[in-house]
Amino acid sequence: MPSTIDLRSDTVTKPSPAMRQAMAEAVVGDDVYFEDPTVNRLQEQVAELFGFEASLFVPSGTMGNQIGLKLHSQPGQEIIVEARSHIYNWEVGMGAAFAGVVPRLFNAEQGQPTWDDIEPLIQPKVYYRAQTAMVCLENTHNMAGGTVMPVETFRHICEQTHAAGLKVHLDGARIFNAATALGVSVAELTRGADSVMFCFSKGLGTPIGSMVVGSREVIDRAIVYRKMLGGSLRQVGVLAAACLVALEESPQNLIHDHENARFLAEEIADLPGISVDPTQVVTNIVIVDVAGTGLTSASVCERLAYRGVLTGPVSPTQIRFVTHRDVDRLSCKTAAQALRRLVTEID
Ligand code: TLP
Repeated sequence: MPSTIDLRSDTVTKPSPAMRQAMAEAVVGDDVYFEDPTVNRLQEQVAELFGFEASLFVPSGTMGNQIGLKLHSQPGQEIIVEARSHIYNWEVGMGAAFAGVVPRLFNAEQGQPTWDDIEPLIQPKVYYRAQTAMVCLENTHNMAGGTVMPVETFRHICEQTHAAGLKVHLDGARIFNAATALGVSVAELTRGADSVMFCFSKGLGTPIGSMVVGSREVIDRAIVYRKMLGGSLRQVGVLAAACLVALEESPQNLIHDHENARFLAEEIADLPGISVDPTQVVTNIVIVDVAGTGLTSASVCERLAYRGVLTGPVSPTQIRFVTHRDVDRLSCKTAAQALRRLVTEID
């Protein structure tokens, strides 16, 4: 029985031997007293890498995003956010529960807006209208298929948003993938944001960990909100140690995940009933419309799982393949063959 090929998400990555060793040997202290030297080192290193004053370790990307909303809004205010965004769809409505904000949604082709998409959504300054607090962006955009926002577009949106008196939070869960695809540094790609969240526990491969990056003032407030959410940890150096290794070993390998994703898309693009444009695959996410097969996405995923390939349905007609460090080119070929057999066997 061949082993399972897990393409459900890059969150399934397992820590590398170097990460496990660093975790075992980590020097630790109580981070609620700010006394964990390893997490302190990570936070300093990340702030420097991103060109911001400070950064904060948080247990999950969801927590980092929710802290981001709380940082820049008051209850009853609006946030401008894309309709397929993670913040809106996959964080259990927490924006309403914690920050108390109302989403003002827009649809952007490829998930990535320009200022022209955003500007008309800012509410007029009339006392009976919910006031707009902030703009949330997602780079790469997960459910749009790992699409990237170019540096110039991001800068322009930040400048205009600030000129309108509003703040920008960037859900950069996969910002290293975006930076790799665009050939720029994460510092260039995030400059201008008021807060950035990114994840270590996805393509970078650590078992746990995300970061919020911002000014000293922003991070000092983020520490309070992290505590409110139960995210202040004690000897967190065991986790930070893996993140420090990830900074060294992982970003340069993301390019292979991107190449594998494009390869996979190319292998399945001509299959009957399958719709995907390989030229749109620029990072590690492939979203495929299976409506033409006559099957639901859930049914396609179930049939693929039976053939040893794990994927996930992301809408009634779409399934998602995510490449990562624990699947190689051969596994992608095998996954494509499994889909090929599946669609040709449907009567
Ligand atoms: N995304 C997960 C699922 O929750 C969908 C995945 O498998 O892709 N922002 C973005 C853009 C994300 O993709 C995710 C996780 C998060 C935030 C939240 O990160 P975690 O899972 O650490 O809370």
